[in-house]
Amino acid sequence: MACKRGALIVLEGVDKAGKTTQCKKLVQALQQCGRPAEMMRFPDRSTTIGQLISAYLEKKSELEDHTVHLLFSANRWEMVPSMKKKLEQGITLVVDRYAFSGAAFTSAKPGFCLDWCMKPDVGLPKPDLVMFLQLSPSEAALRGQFGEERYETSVFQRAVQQKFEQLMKDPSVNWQVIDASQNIEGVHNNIMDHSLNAINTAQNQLLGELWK
Ligand code: NYM
Repeated sequence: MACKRGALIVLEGVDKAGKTTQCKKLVQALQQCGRPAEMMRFPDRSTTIGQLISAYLEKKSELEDHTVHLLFSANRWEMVPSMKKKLEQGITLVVDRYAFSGAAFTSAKPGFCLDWCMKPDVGLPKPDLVMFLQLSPSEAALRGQFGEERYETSVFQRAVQQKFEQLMKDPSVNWQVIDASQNIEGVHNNIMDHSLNAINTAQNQLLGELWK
């Protein structure tokens, strides 16, 4: 490796937990302390596959459940070459949702098991750190109404939360649970501490393969 690699840092959590706000703040804070960092999000709605997913989420189109699951996974795989390139260049990637959302959301649908849902993402670049922004359904409800997109109901979100809890039992992934009920700065400080640790550790390690 010519230079020290960047870290792959993922934020996960149920809707309203503050993932997007925290990803932006983290990238800004890392850049301010001289650590190259960029934000990514999944689904990435800018690609051809991402547009199919976006139309489905906005309920403008219907897709068979297995099909859309595989499209979400394909949307991650299509970004892998550019992700690896950036990490090798020493850029830390801060990612808003990843394969864990993929497995948790589809397996919350009837007739899907977590194991099948994880399979298409086996071998993706393995995050050095996954922070789960924990917020109880009642606290999430206080943050306002859900939007109009598919999956944005409290019944479905509770099922998703249970699937995330199952995924978090996997010791092969560096999970950290963050209390998302604190104020924005408190959550940010917590996230920044974990991220700096992960960046320092990752620079001396090879990038791993997820769930392999
Ligand atoms: N989602 C996201 C999935 O169902 N599977 C996936 O693999 C990923 C990455 O899409 N409700 C769901 C979770 C969200 C929605 O919303 C994307 P947003 O607001 O763009 O994060």
